[in-house]
Amino acid sequence: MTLEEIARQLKKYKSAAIFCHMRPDGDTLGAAMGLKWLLESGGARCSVVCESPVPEKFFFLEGFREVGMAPSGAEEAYIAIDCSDVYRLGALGETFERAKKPKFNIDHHISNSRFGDFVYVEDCAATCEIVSLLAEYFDTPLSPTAADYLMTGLSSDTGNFAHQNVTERTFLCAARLMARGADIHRIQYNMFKKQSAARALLFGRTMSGIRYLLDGRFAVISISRRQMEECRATSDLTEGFIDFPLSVDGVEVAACLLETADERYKISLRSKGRADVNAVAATYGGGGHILASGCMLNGSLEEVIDKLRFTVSQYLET
Ligand SMILES: [Mn+2]
Repeated sequence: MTLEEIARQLKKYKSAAIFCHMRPDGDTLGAAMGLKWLLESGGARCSVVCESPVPEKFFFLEGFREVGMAPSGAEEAYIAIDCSDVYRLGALGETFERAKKPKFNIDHHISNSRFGDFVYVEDCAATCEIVSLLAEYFDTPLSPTAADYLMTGLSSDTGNFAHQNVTERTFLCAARLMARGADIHRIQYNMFKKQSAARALLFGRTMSGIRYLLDGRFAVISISRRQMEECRATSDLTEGFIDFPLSVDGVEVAACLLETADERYKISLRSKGRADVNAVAATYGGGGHILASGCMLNGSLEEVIDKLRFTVSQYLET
């Protein structure tokens, strides 16, 4: 199905509920809000729903507070956005699957299971890239707010236009969003730079304790519950910490050890590309991707580090 056909089908309905995936990110939220804007510009009524609450960091954009937890059921059509399969909808998966109404599936994951009646899947940088192309088939030009929604997903799913998924077309879409008034500076600050004082304090303390193992090729950071308490921080604030040790020249694998209970650690692993950290995590019953994975480990901090040092050494080329 072409994007033009998807647009034609979407315009048939006077109301729709747009579903985001669980633990929503900038792409699913931005694409959903952008699509809602487009459909409403054509006179339809739309709601955006997600099983998980929207993280506060998105509240700098208007409308994100109004994302609901479930559809009313009265909508004429359901649309899943940025979801590779129906399970990504979490608790709303069943609602979506059981509904007897036209269902759309718009996504950029190559692994998409092609669920739904009207499917548009294209392997590209972000679902927001697809929605910004879809906008060409609607009469009303995007408002600055709608351009902000789509730019938020475009920049967050591409790591600030730096990942390998970025193409010439991604930049063309971004350029068009700029022309429609997207405020890239404000988006960048709120999405990537802004942090709480508690996070900054915990970050500083954590990074002063980076340990380098295996001749500097494996870097480890650890965060104890006590440190978190002292900084009045919560574990969700440690998101992104692991990028810092991984950025050190010569480091090929980084691990972040987050203490969750006595002698119990949540391990995040990242690789620059040569070592398969999915295999490292799988050794301990965890998993993920080649470049990013995680697992749980029991033991004292030193025991846990020893285990990881041994396993990582097996996957580092000599
Ligand atoms: Mn995405």
